[in-house]
Formats: sequence, C-alpha cells, structure tokens
Amino acid sequence: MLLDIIRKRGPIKTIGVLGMGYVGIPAAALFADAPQFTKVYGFQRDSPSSGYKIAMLNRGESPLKGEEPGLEELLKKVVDAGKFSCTSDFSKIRELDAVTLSIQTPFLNKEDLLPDFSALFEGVRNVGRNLTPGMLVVLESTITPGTTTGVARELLEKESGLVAGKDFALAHAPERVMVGRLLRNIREHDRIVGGIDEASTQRATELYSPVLTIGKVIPMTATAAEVTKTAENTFRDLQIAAINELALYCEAMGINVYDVRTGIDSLKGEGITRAMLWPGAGVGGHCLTKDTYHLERGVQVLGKDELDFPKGEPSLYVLARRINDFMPIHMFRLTKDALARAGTPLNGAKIALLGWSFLANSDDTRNTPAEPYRDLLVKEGAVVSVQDPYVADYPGVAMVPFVEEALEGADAVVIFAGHHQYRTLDAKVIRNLSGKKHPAIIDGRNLVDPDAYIREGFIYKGIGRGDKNSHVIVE
Ligand code: SAJ
Repeated sequence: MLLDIIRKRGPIKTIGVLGMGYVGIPAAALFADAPQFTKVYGFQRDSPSSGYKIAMLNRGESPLKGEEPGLEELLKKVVDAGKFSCTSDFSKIRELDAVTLSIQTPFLNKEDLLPDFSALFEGVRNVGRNLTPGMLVVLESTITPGTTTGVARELLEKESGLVAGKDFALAHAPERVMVGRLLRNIREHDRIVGGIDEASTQRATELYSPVLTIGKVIPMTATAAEVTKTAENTFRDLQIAAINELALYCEAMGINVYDVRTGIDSLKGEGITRAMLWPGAGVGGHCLTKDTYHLERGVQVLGKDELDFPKGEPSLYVLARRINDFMPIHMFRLTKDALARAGTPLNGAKIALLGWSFLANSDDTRNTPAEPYRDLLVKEGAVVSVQDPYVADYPGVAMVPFVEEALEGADAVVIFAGHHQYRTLDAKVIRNLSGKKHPAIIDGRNLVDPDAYIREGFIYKGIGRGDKNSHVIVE
C-alpha cells in the first residue's frame, strides 16, 4: 500500500528539481530555504546551450535574465548553507524523497500547434530510471490534460518497473509564476495540487505547504489540475478576445470602445463583474498563445466520445484565439487605409514599427504579434524599421536603437507594444522627423491622444477608435 511505504519513509526531507529555468530555480531555492527540508538538488543537463548554469548556480548566481527581487540573495544563502546544489548527475535522484519537473513544453511549430514534450519526457525517463519505492514525482510544466495519468505515468512505470499509486506517488502542480515576480508568485499564489490518487495529493501537499506564505494548497485530481492551468489562460485569452471583438465593432459603428468599456465596467457591486480587459494590437507570449490548444487537445483525447457540444460549431476558445491572432492583420488594414488616405502606396512606404516585445515594458519577444504584422508589410514591399527600448536584436529583423532613427522619413508610425516610453512621443517632433505633410499614426495600444496628432496634420488610426478613424485631415 502506498501510504504504508510513505509512512515507513517518513516526512519529505530531500528534494530534486529538474529544469533549472525560470520556474525550477526559484522553486528549488524556496524548497532549500524551508527548515523542513535538508537537501535540494537542481538537475540540469550539461548541454552546450545550458550546461553553464550548473557552475553559476553552485556559486549562488542566477542565470536568469532580468530583475528577480530576492532570488540572488536566496540562492547565495542556500548554497552557502549547503542546502542547495546543482548537478547533471541524475543518479542522485535515487537518494531523494521527492522530485519535481519544471521543463518547458514549447510548440514544435505554429502550424499544427502540437507541443514538443521531448525535453520533458527525457526528464521523466531520467526520473524513472532512478525511481525508488515511496518517492513522490510532481510535474510542474504546463501539459495537455491527461498527460500525468497517461504518458508520464506510463514512462515512469516502464523505466522503473514500479507502479504509480502503489509504489510511488505522482501529481501535477502547475506553475503560476510571472517573470519579475517569481519568488513572490510561488509564495503568495494559491497552489493547485492534483494527485493521481488521494495519497499522492496528500504527499504533494506536504511538499508545497512549507513554501507557501499567504497562498494555500487547493487539492484536486491530476487531470483537474491540468485543466485548471490550461483553462485559466484560456479564459484570459477569451476575455481579451471579447474586448478585441467589441473594439472591431466600435470601429465599424464609429464609436470609441474605451467609452463603452468605461460604461460597462461601471456595473459593479453585488457580485456583478464584467472582467473587462484591454483591446490591442494582438496577443503574444508563451502562455495564452498555446494553453488553449492544450485544453482543446485534452478534451479531444479524454472526452472523445463523451463531449456533447453544438453540432458543427467551432470551440469558443479556439475562435477567441483566431480573433486575437486577427488583430495584427487588422493593424495591417489600418496601416494600409491610413497610407491610402495620404496617397502613399504600401510598396516602398517607410514604416516605423515601435515595440517588438509581446508585453508592455518587457524584453520578452516570444510569439510577438508584431512579427506577423511586419511580415504582411514586407510582403507588400514596405520598408519596416523596428525600434524597441528593451529589445536590441531579433533574427531577420532590422532593429534600430533609437526611436528618432526609426522615425526618420517615416510615412507611418505604428505603436505595437505599450511601452511607457511611447506615451511621451511628441506629435510635432515626429512630424518633423518624418518630413511628410500627412504622416500616419497607428496606435495599437491606445497610448497617444488622437487629437494631438490630428491637429499636427497626421492621419490617425487607433484600435477601437471608431470615433476618430475617419477624421478630417488638417492641412
Ligand atoms: N493583452 C491584451 N489585453 C489585455 C491583457 C493582455 O491585449 O488586457 C496581451 C498582451 O499585450 C500580451 C498578451 O496579451 O501580448 C499576454 O499578456 P499577459 O498579461 O497575459 O502576459 P503573459 O502571457 O505573461 O501571461 C502570464 C500568465 N501567467 C502564467 O501563465 C503563470 C497569465 O496566467 C497571467 O494572468 C498573466 O501573466 C498576468 O496576469 O500577468
């Protein structure tokens, strides 16, 4: 009986974390800082691309880019105390009471939206080969619902000859961390903990409780935990699509979506909420762009003959993805229409694309919606110069360091990411830099005041700004 084996083994003392990335490193440091645990190993393949992390981490240095408040101090503390060390020797897993896997699951390619689980499953095999009775295995990566009780369980059992739920505990505890607040998120967010059975859920709760400060453990089954993680991002994507669709409607009806948003958002109290998010030039990143498709694949596999759904209708969630992915195309349409009003053909037009990263005030460019937008312009023969204060280079994209350089001779200025630096752009200065009588300004993130630009002779277009998009051109 698993509970007996676990009772014989006693409380969790030693832990392994596979995947020294932005999820695994803070998780390992927090486990090591908990007095209940005596030793934590961080496991990292000694590969050409990331083997360097091993020595860095053993010096108490973080290989992560960007500011992570408290992380370096915490790493130094646990390394100096001998409670944390990083290794590529997976056989050390045999000594441990619990192992977590935080290995990324990117898409193989955008077309078929199939995830690449190869790195994660290699980690699972490494655990399987060193699995001992009574150990707890927890998957933290975002995975398709059904993976924990399916492929992951099969791989662990095949490699170890042990049986999940009988000889070892198995659970899914999805990460909910955001770059820039990793430690705070792990400590303060509630932690979804889903075991393949009651004993596994309890053992995983014992593992995570010590690192939570104001967060609490929310227990459920492993599959419910997988659906929770993918659905929480699916719902955010859906909320964004809902306001993006409303923005397109408002443009068509000649009204300002932000007035409507303020109006709807005023309906508050007595549990009434509308969760109004913000329309924009598109949705990028590594979470919202893929988690919907994990959820969809999960229900296709797990619910294949059971799903009762309106015949022939597309999934609302996939439709939301399509609406969000349409926004860069809409931005292209706004650009083309604005240039047409100035009598400038797209072919040969000079476009200043401001903001390449997928998120305001961030350097993260993963799945940026600016890329499909730029591709459409380049295909039409436009000359695009990209500027982003947080991004110095990007393969195949001509990037300029200063916004003035991008604006030099520009026929159109397009704001794609809501970086705060772009809020203070001066219409008069931009017009002089562009040297054009009627330059275009396309605002994808509602950063600028339309009238300030229209007064300067600009041709203005803004997402959701049906009240301004057909303005009279000021000579
Ligand atoms: N976006 C909009 N309108 C909005 C909000 C976002 O167009 O109202 C766009 C952003 O410009 C960006 C994309 O959506 O291109 C994603 O933005 P995001 O704020 O959701 O940032 P992410 O992708 O880093 O989402 C992460 C997720 N966290 C985890 O998966 C652990 C998500 O669950 C969080 O809700 C989100 O951070 C957050 O709230 O910061």
